[in-house]
This record gives sequence, structure tokens and C-alpha cells, in this order.
Amino acid sequence: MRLIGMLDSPYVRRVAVTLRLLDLPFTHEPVSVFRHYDAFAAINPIVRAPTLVTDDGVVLMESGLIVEHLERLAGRRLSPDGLADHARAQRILGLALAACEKTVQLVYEFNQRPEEKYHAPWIERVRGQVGAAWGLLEAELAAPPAWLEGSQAWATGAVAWTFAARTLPESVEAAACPNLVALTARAEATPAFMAAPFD
Ligand SMILES: N[C@@H](CCC(=O)N[C@@H](CS)C(=O)NCC(=O)O)C(=O)O
Repeated sequence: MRLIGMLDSPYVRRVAVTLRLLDLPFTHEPVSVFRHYDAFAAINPIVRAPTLVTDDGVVLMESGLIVEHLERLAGRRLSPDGLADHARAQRILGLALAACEKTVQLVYEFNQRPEEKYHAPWIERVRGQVGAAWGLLEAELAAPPAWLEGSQAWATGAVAWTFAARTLPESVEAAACPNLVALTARAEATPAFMAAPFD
């Protein structure tokens, strides 16, 4: 299997960490959707990271769909079985993905648009959404469930926090999110994360 994309993308990184957590063999090709557009397009004309090329040559995209496929391949899931636990896992995962997506929107606003084209009301709205997502995620972690560590919700939460803290530090308030900071520090020290560093 080939994983295409840079590890500074939270979506690529969550797939890389998932591959490690599931002990699936893969090669990683750090091709950038911006700096290596043509090379990326040669693999996936939609130029969307992450892209996963299966051993049969099927080109997959969308990290959630890729994770679903990888779990099938490995024959195990990175989420709890019970219905109530699963709902909680999906809530934590959804909050982490929302924080990611909204942070990416801010990054694109600042990196892809000329400054005179920034739209302040939109930026304020997205900043508010980012803050709400982190606040709610932090609250979920105040009494973390026993199954959290090693789950997809855990992996994506930590990937999301590192991404935001490193890419747009002013968008995160570490002092207000001690649980997230601690969870991320522990996750980043695990072999699965260390094998897929943000840089
Ligand atoms: N929902 C997608 C989001 C993926 C995404 O936004 N990828 C970015 C890189 S962080 C990308 O491909 N950007 C280039 C583009 O969309 O043109 C997923 O979960 O995979």
C-alpha cells in the first residue's frame, strides 16, 4: 500500500498513525498537494491528500473512508464495540475532525488568499467554531473513557491538536485545554506517532 501526502496534513497523519496502530505495512510518499501538484495529479488527478493506493492499485481518498477500509483490511477496529461507547467515540472524533477542518479553513484563508481579500466576518465565524470545538473536546476529556487510548478518536484528537498548535498557534489556548495537551503529549511519545512525525 502507498500513502501519498505530507505529514503536516492532519488527515494524512491520522491515516499514517492508523496504519501503524493496525500494524499494516505501507510505504509513505511525502508528495505535497501544493508544491508537487503535477506529481500528485499523476497519482490522483483530484489532488487530494491523503491518497491511499491499495495493493490492487485502487486509489482511495477521504481519510475517514480510508480508515474504514484499513480497519476491514486489518480485521479489527480502533473504536469500542458497545453502542453507547461508540456514540461517545464518534462524538470525540467528530469534535476533533471539526477542529481540524475549521483550522484548515483558516490556514487556507491566510495562505491562499491575498490579504486584501480576507473576509473578516467569515474568519471570525470560523475562529468561533474552532474555539467551540476545542472547548467541547476538552470537556469530553475531563473524564476520559477507559477505551480512549489507542482508539481512532484518541489518535485523531492528538493529531488535530498538534496540527493546530504547530500550524496556527494563535488558534489554540493551551492553558484552557490541559487535558488535550496531556493527551497529545502522551500520544506523541508512542511508537505509532513517533514513526509519523508532524514534520
Ligand atoms: N475530508 C478530507 C479532507 C482532506 C483535506 O482537506 N486535504 C487537504 C490537505 S490537508 C487537501 O487535499 N487540500 C488540497 C485541496 O483540497 O485542493 C479527508 O478527511 O481526507
